[in-house]
Amino acid sequence: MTALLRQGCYSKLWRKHPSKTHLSSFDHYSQLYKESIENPDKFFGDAARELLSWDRDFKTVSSGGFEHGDVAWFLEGQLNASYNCVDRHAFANPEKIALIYEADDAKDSRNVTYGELLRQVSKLAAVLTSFGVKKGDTVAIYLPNIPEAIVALLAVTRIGAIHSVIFAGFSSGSLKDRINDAKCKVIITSDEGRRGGKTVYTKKIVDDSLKNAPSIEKVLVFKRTGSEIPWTEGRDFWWHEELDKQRAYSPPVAVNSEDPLFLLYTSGSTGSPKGVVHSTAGYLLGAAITAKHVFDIQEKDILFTAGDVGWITGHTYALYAPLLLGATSVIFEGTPAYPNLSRYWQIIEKYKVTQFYVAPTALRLLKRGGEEFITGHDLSSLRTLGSVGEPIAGEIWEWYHELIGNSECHIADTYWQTETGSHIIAPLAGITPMKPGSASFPFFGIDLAIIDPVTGKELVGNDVEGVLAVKKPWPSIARSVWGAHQRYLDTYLKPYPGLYFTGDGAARDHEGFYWIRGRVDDVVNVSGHRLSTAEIEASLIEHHSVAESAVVGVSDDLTGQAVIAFVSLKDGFDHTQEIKKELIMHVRKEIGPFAAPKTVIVIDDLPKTRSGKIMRRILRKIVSNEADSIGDISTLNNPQSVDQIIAAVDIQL
Ligand code: 6R9
Repeated sequence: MTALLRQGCYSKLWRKHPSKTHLSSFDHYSQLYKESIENPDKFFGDAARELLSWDRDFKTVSSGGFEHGDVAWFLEGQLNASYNCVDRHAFANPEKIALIYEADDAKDSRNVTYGELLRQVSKLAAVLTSFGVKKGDTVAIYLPNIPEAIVALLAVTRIGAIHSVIFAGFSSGSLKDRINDAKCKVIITSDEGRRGGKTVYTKKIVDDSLKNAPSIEKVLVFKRTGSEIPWTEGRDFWWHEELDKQRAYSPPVAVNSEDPLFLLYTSGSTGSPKGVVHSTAGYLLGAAITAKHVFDIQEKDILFTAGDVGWITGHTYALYAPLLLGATSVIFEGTPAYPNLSRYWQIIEKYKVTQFYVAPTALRLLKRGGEEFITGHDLSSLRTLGSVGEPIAGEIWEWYHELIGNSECHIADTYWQTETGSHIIAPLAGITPMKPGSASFPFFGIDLAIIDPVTGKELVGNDVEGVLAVKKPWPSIARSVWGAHQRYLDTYLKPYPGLYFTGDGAARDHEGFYWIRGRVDDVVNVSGHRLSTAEIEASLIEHHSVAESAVVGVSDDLTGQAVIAFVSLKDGFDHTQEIKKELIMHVRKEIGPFAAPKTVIVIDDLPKTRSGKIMRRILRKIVSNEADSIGDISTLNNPQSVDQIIAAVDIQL
């Protein structure tokens, strides 16, 4: 430890913590970490009994493994997620605020107590039952980031059903695909949403998607704006009318530990999005135990996770973790730039937020906006500042630490994925020394391996770099891909048999700190949103003018990475600005605005191997101005395409 401090780690910055943290020191972490790896059943068995309430105790802490893809935790145990998040706190302290809703227009903001949350969740659970939803059924949720989204997820879990949240920025086509894949019976939406002063037409988008989604029997609509919306009698129902018919208490349904809690679709390197399946007990434990230690959450804390509930960060750290721990969660409907770049700081000041959690992409935007938007805001309530979704550059880290954290907050750079359910590499607030840009050390129970991608062998010791894998199962690792377990095995467990493969490159430095280098597969990270190049290519090809397409990510100052699309056009289509604009609009419409290419580059021919594989590596080099290090192109079927592409990029980028 002392050695670490001498190496320029930020030990002096724990001023806000010393007497309060759950652990006493970094040595304490090291000792518990060792125990968690050597005897995970003891460590997680104790933690599960401490942090969760059980209807029936478990006997077998863990079974199965990565070899056969049959990981299971807390067998024989039974519990209910909404009981754990709501009831037990509502009984103890009904007036405590569970959710602070900061509306897009601050005037519409309101609070929800644990007592009120229990009533709302109970009523909605009863409505869902009256709609015929039963344990194990899937319910789609397409809502803005409002308290009703939290109520909806919890109500689904209360009756043992499985939620599948689709981020309300996805197009009707993407929504339809996700509904069909999971065969959802019911969808919960709103008339409209408000974001950054703009209207989001949620109900219209849902209606469009339902033209081709026959599994949906009923649509429940929360009235958010009160605008006129299309209505289908017999299929559509108002949230307020249906909830009014139900009693304000309904009993939770106990489920088995391994029963699925939810699906969340995420992009992979190939094909259509995958519905990642999380189990109930293991996921809940992962959420609670990571937030407790990484963010140092205490009972009175107010956590503001700026991510939308439509993504994993919103699931785990806006909903499950803070509510499992009985803390207060700020649910923010808007954007960091509306009505101006002070919005986050106003919220932190107004509610005395203690933990703030956001993606570096937002921080880059805010840093660029200038200090005048920060000055004058009292941010002294903050203790922990979290970062998630992409690597945080040193200069952004320093800015976050000094300007937002007044050089005394802990920065928690948290590395994890939709699949890992909760943080797997992250510092513990007030405990772990920090190095700007490093997510630091593994969380309890996470046994990491850096693998040489060529030999497939583990690289032991420090000062190594390769791809990141995990050697042992932990409670919140995803259990499957919905309806495609083989895909789960192929994607995560087959590349390095016996290990979970993250898809990220990583290094371990001379002191054992981990540094995430980014994806090694065809996944692009734009503003913290995970996108599959294959999905964007498939969408471009659907356009009548496109013959072929290849999509790559390039680094971008503001969004981390940006999408560049190369297309060749069919005969009869001219290479014009209009067609490029049309293609960008096409992807916006087909997938969602966040997936739209920043630039479309029209070329005659894509670089391909003799077997017809598009060499995206070459395109990536060209757009990154590294054409001189393209390397061997002799395996290309059309090596002459390279010079043509370099010329096209020169003119068009
Ligand atoms: C939580 C979330 C996962 C991918 C992951 C990695 C990148 C996440 C990071 C990070 C560097 C961090 N990522 N956290 N890279 N430092 N602290 O973002 O889940 O949307 O599934 O994305 O995001 O590449 O593989 P998800």
